[in-house]
Amino acid sequence: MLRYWTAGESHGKSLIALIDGFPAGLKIDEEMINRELRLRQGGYGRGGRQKLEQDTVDILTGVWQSTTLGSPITLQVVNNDYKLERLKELERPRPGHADLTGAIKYLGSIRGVLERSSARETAVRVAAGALARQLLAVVGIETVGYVVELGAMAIGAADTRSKTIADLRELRDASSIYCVDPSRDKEAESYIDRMADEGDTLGGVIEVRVDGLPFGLGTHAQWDRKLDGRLAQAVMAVQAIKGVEIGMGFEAARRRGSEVHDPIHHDPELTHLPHLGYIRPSNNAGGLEGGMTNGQSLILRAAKKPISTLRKPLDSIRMEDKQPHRANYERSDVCAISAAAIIVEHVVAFEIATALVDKFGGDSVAELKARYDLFQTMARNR
Ligand code: EPS
Repeated sequence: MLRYWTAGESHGKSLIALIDGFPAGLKIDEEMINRELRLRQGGYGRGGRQKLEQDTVDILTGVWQSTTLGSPITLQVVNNDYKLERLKELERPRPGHADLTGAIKYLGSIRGVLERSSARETAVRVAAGALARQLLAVVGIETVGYVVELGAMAIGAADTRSKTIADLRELRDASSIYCVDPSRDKEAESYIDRMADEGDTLGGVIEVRVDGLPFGLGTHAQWDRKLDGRLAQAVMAVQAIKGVEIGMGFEAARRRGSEVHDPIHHDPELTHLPHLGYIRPSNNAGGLEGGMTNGQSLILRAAKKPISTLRKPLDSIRMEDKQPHRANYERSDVCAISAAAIIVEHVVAFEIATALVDKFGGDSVAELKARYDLFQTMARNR
């Protein structure tokens, strides 16, 4: 079973991901992980912290001569802005953050809660997901995440289905806001600037696409192993995410059945592909039927609320006497939707890798690949 945990505070010494059950025999590309960490730090509208950090991964355990051993892997991202011991308590909880609820639940400080609930933790989730993507690449699975809405502004390109993951990645990487239509960048930037001037923040919607999926990752047989459920859990657990949709999502509820479900065709010329020649003229299911991948691309969208720390703070109280006061302001971002595109892509990648290992085995990459190939042959003859 492939799984991971994270540890670390936003201004502590470092952040850690501990990955258990990762197959042996994968040659690791550390620079690829660092590239994704740099992307997570970018995007228009981020705050001062990213100027202080140059996130890079240290691989502390589980790897020998750049190759995974099958033993637990520890990934570390060191915080340049380590200052936890010097930081003071916050007195006025910030609405939208874990501040008030956490301090009451743990009968403790707001500082102790905000340091762990901070989205800084997502640095090591991206590192773990980048490693997972290297495993997915062994069987030709590719991922990308990009911004499709910024606040009230739709910035998704209309024809993404006809584009490859490499095309989308190239467009995304050319965009300051990480959308796939860079011609909208300037408009997006001035929208974010306006929010900054007004002391406000912005959220948005990101889309993740995964190509090259075989049939049958996840299962219909038990609720807690349905892949759509697993993905929703992982994505909802990203800081500030308030909603997850797969395929047509909520819109499917408003349409009749014949407009929603994807007809099944077969092209005998295409049986060598992961979809084994089963062609679907539409992909409203977003690549999942019955909690299992159906050979089509996975399409997942996540809604991110605006950052909760406001330069023009909302009403709050002072914890000491419960008297009304404006909420605390701590250095923060105006908009982190671009970072969310990278983060959600990587948490999705890790869940797909988990389902891959569940189906094809997790001792070694060689065995996993052999079993994958055998399954494709057997499934082709089904
Ligand atoms: C973040 C680092 C944080 C914040 C942001 C995300 O750094 P600092 O608090 O030192 O400025 O910029 O966190 C939040 C906005 C949040 O609400 O937690 C990062 O590296 O992603």
